[in-house]
Amino acid sequence: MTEVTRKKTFLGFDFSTQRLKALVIDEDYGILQEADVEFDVDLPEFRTAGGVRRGERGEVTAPPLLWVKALDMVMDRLVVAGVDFSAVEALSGAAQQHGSVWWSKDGEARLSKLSSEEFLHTQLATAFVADSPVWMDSSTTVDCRALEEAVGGSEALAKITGSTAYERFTGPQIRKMSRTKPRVYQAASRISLVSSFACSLFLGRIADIDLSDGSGMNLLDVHSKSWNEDCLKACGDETLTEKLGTPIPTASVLGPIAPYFVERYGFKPDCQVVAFTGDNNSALAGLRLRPGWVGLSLGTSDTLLLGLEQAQAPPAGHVLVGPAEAPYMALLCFANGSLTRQNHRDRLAGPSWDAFNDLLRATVRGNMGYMGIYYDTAEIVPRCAPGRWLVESSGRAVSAPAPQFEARALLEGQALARRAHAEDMGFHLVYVQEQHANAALLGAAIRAAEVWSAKTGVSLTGSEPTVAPVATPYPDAEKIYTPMLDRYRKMLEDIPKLQ
Ligand code: XUL
Repeated sequence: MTEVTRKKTFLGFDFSTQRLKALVIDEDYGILQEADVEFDVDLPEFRTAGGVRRGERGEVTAPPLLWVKALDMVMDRLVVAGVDFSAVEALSGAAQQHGSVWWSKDGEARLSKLSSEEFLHTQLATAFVADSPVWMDSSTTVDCRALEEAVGGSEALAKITGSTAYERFTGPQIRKMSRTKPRVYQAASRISLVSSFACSLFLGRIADIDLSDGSGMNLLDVHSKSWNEDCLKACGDETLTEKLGTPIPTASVLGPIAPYFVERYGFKPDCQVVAFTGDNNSALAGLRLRPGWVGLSLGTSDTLLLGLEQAQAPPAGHVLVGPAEAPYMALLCFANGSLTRQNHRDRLAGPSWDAFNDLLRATVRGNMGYMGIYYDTAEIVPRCAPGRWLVESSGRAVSAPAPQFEARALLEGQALARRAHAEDMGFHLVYVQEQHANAALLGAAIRAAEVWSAKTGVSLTGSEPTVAPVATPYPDAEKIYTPMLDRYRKMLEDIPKLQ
């Protein structure tokens, strides 16, 4: 009789802004199955647009129950895709950064006694005391200034936490909640990041915040890797430490999966849950960038990522505790990424990327001098109000050039911005290497595999990512784009900045 040795598999999730994705890899890190749930389309009852709800004065939130219900749905889709959950040794996940989840007092109790007979969302319907402010929120400017003042100014805050105060960061968001909705603040027994919240669902108890995603809060001392007392005091009261719990290294195994998943989906009782982290942190881990390489992740936001040996306080952008080998990572987040590209594609070419590409092909590099800056939502890098600015070669403003010029102006403008602000931080972009369609998601599954392998001592055959150039710059790229970089910086001078 031949013994069948089943391959070990690993499961990754990405709770991103617009959808929840899941993926199963094998020991070689090859992808076996994938499933996804698109919030607006699959869960219309939550009435989100792009996965969020927009309120007044820059408020942007999402209902946490949406993410819970999406998990019920994606699990069912994985079943349909034929996933054998009993082969999964470990799972981990990524999530949009900075968003906070406010658990009610009985939230943890409900989590620990989930019945496998029912959906998660019916059992956790009362587990949250508020909608979750998410990373697109820009309503906390007064809280940012107050936090900076409390620790001796913006530079001082950046020295401690790796970032000056940013509206979307969780500390200012917590401060706003305690200031504007003190009863919600009091009623919350725990506050999670979206990543640690998602991890909690698999663990059956509230998961601690990992250090890498925890660095996106303006609360963590990135040197001592513990909460900074002054920052906590500026954003909440003496109960805040308890609400947040103790931050843990990103490469931590937090425990076995909750019985709910064993009974309902057939996971092994010892399937390990590895700490979840932010999507950018997870992408950095998944891309396994070599020293000196920069990753550009194209998502709802576009982000530039790179591993750092030291925590240098950045003039713009952020330093976070590293999720993998490099002790630190640098991050630049451009709020206007794929949603902005998609909005203008729809406007200029209809809902087809092929039609948009046809427009691009009808123009030349440099776009005959037309340039554009498109901010559909308040921009983070640089901090600017929403708007659209277009100029022709003389620098004169134009309102509506032909669609093909706008299509190229949009993409060239975004690419120039990525380069200009990366150079301001001292990064020099050379050229692009191979990419994966979803580095954060693959990174989550790979982290599950590698942390499990380190813990158990079982080595895996997962290979280094194969890296080959997918594009080489045209010889005249420097001649065309370097002067455009100066023109981009000039255009920026006239764009209204946010305080
Ligand atoms: C990074 C940031 C965004 C979110 C989006 O600082 O705010 O990239 O993580 O998913």
